[in-house]
Amino acid sequence: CNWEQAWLAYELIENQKDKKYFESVYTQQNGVLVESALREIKTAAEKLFSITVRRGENREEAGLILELNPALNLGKEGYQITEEEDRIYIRAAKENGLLYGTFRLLLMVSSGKEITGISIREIPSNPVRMLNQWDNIDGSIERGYAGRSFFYENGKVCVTERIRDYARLLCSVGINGVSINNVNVRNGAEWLISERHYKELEQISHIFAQYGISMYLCIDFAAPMTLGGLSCADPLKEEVKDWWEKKCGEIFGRLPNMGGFLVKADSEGRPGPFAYGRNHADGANMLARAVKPYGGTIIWRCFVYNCQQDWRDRRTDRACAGYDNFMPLDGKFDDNVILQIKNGPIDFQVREPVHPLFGGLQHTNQMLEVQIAQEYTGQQIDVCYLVPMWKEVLDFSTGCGKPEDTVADIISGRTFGQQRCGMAAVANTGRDANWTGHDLAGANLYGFGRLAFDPRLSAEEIASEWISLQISRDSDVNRSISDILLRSREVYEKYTAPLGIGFMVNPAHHYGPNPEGYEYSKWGTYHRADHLAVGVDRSAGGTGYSEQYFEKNAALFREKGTCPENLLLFFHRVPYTYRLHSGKTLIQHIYDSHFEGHEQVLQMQKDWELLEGRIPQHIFLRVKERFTRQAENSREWCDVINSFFYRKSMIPDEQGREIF
Ligand code: BDP
Repeated sequence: CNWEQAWLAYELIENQKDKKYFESVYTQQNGVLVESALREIKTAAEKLFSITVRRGENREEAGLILELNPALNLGKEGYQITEEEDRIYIRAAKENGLLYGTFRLLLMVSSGKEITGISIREIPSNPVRMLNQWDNIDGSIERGYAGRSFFYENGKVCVTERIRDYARLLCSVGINGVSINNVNVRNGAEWLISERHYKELEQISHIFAQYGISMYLCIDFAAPMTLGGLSCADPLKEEVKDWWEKKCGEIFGRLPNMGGFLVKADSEGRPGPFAYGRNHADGANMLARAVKPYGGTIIWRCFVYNCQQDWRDRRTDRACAGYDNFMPLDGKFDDNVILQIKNGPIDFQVREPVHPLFGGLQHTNQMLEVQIAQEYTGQQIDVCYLVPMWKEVLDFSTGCGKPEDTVADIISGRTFGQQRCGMAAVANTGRDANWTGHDLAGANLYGFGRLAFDPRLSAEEIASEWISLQISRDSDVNRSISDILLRSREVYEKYTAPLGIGFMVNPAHHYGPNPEGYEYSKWGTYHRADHLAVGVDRSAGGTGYSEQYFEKNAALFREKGTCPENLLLFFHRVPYTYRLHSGKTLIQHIYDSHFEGHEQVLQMQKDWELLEGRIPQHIFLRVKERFTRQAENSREWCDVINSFFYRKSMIPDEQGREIF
């Protein structure tokens, strides 16, 4: 099957003024990373300028020079790009930096940015910048919206050229780790860590290594039983430790580019240490010790809550669970364990407060987990540019008492001095030709990488770069598409779940409205709407969730009057007649928001139509088809949610619009 080059398309450039730099390149390095950089320069120069790059014998005649300079204070992955006497120099302390610098330069040229007189210096903010593929070994993808997996087919690992292009795409935006199987290790995926699949895994890890990407695998905590035939997986039992030690010797011996394991344990039915009366630190540390001799890392997920709870029990609040489970263990994890924490306390909703473990945990390595896959944000049918949401999370000031107290500070290691920390994201890729199903979802994949490398970039800058690279360099087109991207999340929020209410989706597949789909279920995501009010009281007098924050934020969240309004129904139970800051009643706001959201989708759809003939037709048509579906979806959300609240409250719409 065929696939496109996404933001590495390197479309021929009209103004050929930068060609001179690319006619000849000089470097003394010859490691695999620099080989990749040289290959990339060659590919790019052919496409951008229709020239064949020469590898120069001496630096005097080269226009582009890649050189190592360990004295530069750039760390392993930083780089510097400067123009000096008509030549461009990329300098770094390690080859990783040279490769990143090369991609940056090429993407700058390809996006039409000025490179004459360039002088930039970049060091990644986050040490770990990782993607989590939720690919299953049968070829399906959990929450995959872009076709089937290109890693697996029918129980086999596939090694294809597409994986190289995937690695190029990721490396070009600075991603340096990928876990290649679903966190829910099921249906035979535990056999990945056995002779059956090592050969192919080794080939993949070899491709990744050429782009500075470490390979991670998700493992089944019960593997000593399912694979090893032991009678338990108790992390404190000698035979279990021995089994993992041996297994890790084998795995790291066969797969030299392994970064470590990503583990979902005691969560949503996955096995874990609880079965043996042990805690998460016991489980994670046992594995950490087994991978330690090979420099490996255990990434342990904090997405832990009771998914068997009784909806009638008003004391249990799923939002509290992550903090309740992990705060008591702060400082108990080995230094090669990283806790991976979702951005919010529930589950990737269109808007949630920032997880209170950020800033809470002060003696533990930690990583922020976001979801590029649009599980709850339109499933790559509806457009939803997520970079603004991630920026809000990164910029959130936790009030943890340190001068540098934002989430971006904390996960970079600046605040508490960690070395192992960073950002991870659930990937949105699959076999579709454009990689991401919805073409505009490419901006999220690109944007995640850019932001993980440099969280100071703005959502606008990232959108505009991506559009120039993947769709068109025309500045009017850029403005129109930027405009669609930048309003898309707010629009999506308006017609689905405004004011932080969350989870009004259809159960299981999570697309489309179903206001009571989870209301009486064990998963614990309730809005508790009745005829008078809606929302969960998570204040001090309610479930107490607001008290998990430092006082600065707790003080805001715990009162209706000071709670940021876009999270009002997350933190409070509010009567339909309550007046918002706008002067509108809550119920009227709900009606208006849904109508507006739907109308704004129709507007975005019209704006897209105007692009016909100005962008590649195949992209135009694919996105047009998505807008048709989004228009239907937003209409359905508007109808169903408004009817639901009208029937609950029996308060008519002030504007007398049609609500049944
Ligand atoms: C939820 C998904 C589920 C994942 C889970 C997780 O619905 O498929 O397994 O998150 O993050 O959002 O483990």
